[in-house]
Amino acid sequence: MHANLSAILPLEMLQSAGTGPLYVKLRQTLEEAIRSGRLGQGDALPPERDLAEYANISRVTVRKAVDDLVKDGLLVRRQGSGTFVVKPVSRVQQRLTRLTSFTEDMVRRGLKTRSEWLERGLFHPSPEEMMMLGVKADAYVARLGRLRIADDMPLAIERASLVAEFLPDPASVTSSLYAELDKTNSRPVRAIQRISASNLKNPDAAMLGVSPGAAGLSIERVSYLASGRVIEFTRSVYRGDAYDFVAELTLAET
Ligand code: 16G
Repeated sequence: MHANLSAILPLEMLQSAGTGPLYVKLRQTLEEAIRSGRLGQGDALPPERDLAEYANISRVTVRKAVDDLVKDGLLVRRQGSGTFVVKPVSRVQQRLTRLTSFTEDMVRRGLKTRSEWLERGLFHPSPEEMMMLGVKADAYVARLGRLRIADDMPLAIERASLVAEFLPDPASVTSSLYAELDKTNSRPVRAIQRISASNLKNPDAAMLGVSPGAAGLSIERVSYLASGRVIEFTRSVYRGDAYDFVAELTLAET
């Protein structure tokens, strides 16, 4: 049994909550526990089994109440680890006119970054990589797949593919890809980026700690070296509630 259940959900509150079906009462009581902070932002919800046993109601009823709160965006289910109270996030603003790296963007905002590696190695290119990077089927590309985290909040999933000639040892990238490319003077100097709206699906939603269907931003970036050669093709998904892209517009000189 979850130690704090009676502190989080006093039984008398559940019994006196509004009228209507039991699951509505439970939902209201849970909602009140979240709003009052008895269940803090980022806290794990006690297991549904424990909630059912504690309140002497069926698990189906508990599930229905929790489902409603997930739909309302107050709770989020994370595969394999449970249900958590959603943490509201402060939005990160990103200017669209500068070619910066994720690490630099976050450092400038005073946020500490880290990554969880999803993929890192040399592979033969997919048809899409062949097209975007202009490499042949028997060539190699370096793939770097990362969950990018700022101050412990997962912000984006980034999958970068690079022409292997410029990154022959992908394992050499431990924190910043652009810092690593800088060492061999192969940092991109220009990029074209396409941003589109998307609804996050699992497993991406789960990795980013949001509910499936939550708003996201899909970004594709093709980056070029000073010589004009393509070096990088990146597909990223950003949390829509955490990232603002800001473009500065000026009147064209005639
Ligand atoms: C940015 C770039 C990404 C690049 C990464 C390098 C976008 C959408 N993407 O996140 O293409 O690979 O920076 O960051 O802006 P790093 O140097 O911190 O590894």
